Amino acid sequence: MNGTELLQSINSPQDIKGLTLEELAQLADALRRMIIETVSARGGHLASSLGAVEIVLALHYTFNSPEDKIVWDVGHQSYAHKILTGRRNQFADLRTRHGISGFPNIFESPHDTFGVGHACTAISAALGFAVARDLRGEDNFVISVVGDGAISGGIALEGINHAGHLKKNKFVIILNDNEMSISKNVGAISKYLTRISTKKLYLQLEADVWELLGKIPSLGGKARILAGRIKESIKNLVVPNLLFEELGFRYLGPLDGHDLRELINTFSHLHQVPGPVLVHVITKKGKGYPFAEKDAEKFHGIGSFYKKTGNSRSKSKKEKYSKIFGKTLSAMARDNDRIVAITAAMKEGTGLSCFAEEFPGRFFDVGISEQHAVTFAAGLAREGMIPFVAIYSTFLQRGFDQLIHDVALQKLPVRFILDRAGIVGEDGPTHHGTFDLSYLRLIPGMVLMAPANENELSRMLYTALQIDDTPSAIRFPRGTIEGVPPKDADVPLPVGRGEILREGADGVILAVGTMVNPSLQAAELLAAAGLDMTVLNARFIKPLDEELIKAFVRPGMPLFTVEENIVTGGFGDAVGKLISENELSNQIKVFGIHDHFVPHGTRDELLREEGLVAEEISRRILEKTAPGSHLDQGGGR
Ligand SMILES: Cc1ncc(C[n+]2csc(CCOP(=O)(O)OP(=O)(O)O)c2C)c(N)n1
Repeated sequence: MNGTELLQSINSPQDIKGLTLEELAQLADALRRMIIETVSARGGHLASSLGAVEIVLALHYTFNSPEDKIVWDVGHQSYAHKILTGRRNQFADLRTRHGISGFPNIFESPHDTFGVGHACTAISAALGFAVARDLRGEDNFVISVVGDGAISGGIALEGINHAGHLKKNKFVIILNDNEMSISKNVGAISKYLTRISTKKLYLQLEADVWELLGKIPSLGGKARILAGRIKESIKNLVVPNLLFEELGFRYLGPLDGHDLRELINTFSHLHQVPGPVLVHVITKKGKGYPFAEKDAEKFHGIGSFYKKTGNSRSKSKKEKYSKIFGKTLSAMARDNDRIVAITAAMKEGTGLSCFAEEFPGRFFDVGISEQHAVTFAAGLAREGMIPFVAIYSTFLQRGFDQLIHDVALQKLPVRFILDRAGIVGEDGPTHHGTFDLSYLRLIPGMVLMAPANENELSRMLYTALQIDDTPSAIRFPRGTIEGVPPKDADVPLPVGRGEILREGADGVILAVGTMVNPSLQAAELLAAAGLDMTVLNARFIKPLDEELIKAFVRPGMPLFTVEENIVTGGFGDAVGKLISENELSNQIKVFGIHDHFVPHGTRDELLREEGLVAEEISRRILEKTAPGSHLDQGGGR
């Protein structure tokens, strides 16, 4: 059987148990081919998944999933795990609407032990599993697989701290170290890991100790004590400070993460090691696909591409919003040396690469540490610097207390730049930025803006620069710009003022951010159907343009608010409050994402499902304003 045929015969992890090392290696090749095939067609997280293939095989070969719990951190490296755990035939539909998710999902398979998409959660969840196991008197292994990027995040370190204290048996962390986060990994822990990975002598001696243990099992405890002493002295000689050992873990490694024999050998001895264990495994991100090995950052998360050349299939030449942000901030920073930029491991994604290059001394990649990023910025602002903190909408959820306690309570003028706000598409519910209008709006003093196009984004950045007595935030979507000509791009907008885009006598559409253009298009469709609508671009969610709203909304005038955010606590809620407090109208309808988690799929299909495209907006408005309808009767929200 060749590797591909072998893979066709694997329907569950049980099916790989009897394979030889040679067959496992063939399987690794076939898994890589399947992953490359699918991701080149569907897009996805290629480089991390390719790098983890042997780890996946060795884990499923050695342990018994789902009784033994394998907990993935971030989950973007788990494609081979998905294929081996009964989802081979669905894999071609990865990340498509109704296809399987790009991340572990407990509703998809019993082998996906914990849902994930955000980084640094695996150790804490795994520790919960281990404690529950012990309380129930069970005996299974709990193994978390964590990258070197994720292990330096706050929750991961909190988990290690707790695990080192609880000292649970059969609690294993596989540290998958490829020296990369999305970009090159940063930070003191990363440097430390590199230092210990290069201690080849130590590796050799450590292996000898384990061999000694394996060779003379009858000596049991004594051999272990002897080995322990040898190890201790070697450790002190060669690696002066073994961080993980000091924190209560047995440290094993570093191992070659692509050597199946070494991995399986080590994993199968883990039951002999008491207490929590950290196995340090060195892998190559992108392994097996030369383009991804060469440029792991590009192939970390990628849209569809041509397998032969590695080039993107996307023909769009339009710039991305993040690029506009990066370029504008760089231009602003040329005139103002107090401007600093902060990212939490997303230099490229947030568009800050150009800033980092031009102002290396004023650029800070803090690693996957969103909470720290926010409070670090607060400290900078307190000392008179002008920090712009660029964090994807979904990841800033991590920094909620810091936003309130460290920034807003002290009225510190930190500027938050929320990329990927709204529906992001194929990454799905872990990654949609559908909550930020709600979680930012409720913070006292926060100025909250959403541009309808790139020109407004630029103007809002200049506006944020001027707001120096309170925090501010700008949220904008994933993807490409509208393509409007620049006009007054460096002129700040009046804070809390919206704009009139169209005037009509039959009703008002008050839209914000990405929903402004579809609302305008909806108004055109409605005009053709005989309904003449006013369209207002709110620009500011907080403070709201009360004057503008009061000028257009009166009893009997139907009002529709449109936002790409969960309706609970969002823009429409704010408008509704204004309307009811001032008794302006009892005819308001809020369009947005209703109270649920949006699934994965393309951004376009999901927006359509949520009713947030022009045709749906106009259809719903027609429905609501039809004679005898709810709003026609003066109905409320
Ligand atoms: C809280 C959070 N911040 C940022 C991200 C975006 N992100 C996804 S993977 C990744 C890098 C992870 O690096 P590492 O843990 O070393 O895994 P690797 O991809 O190198 O295997 C980042 C920053 C995220 N998923 N979650």
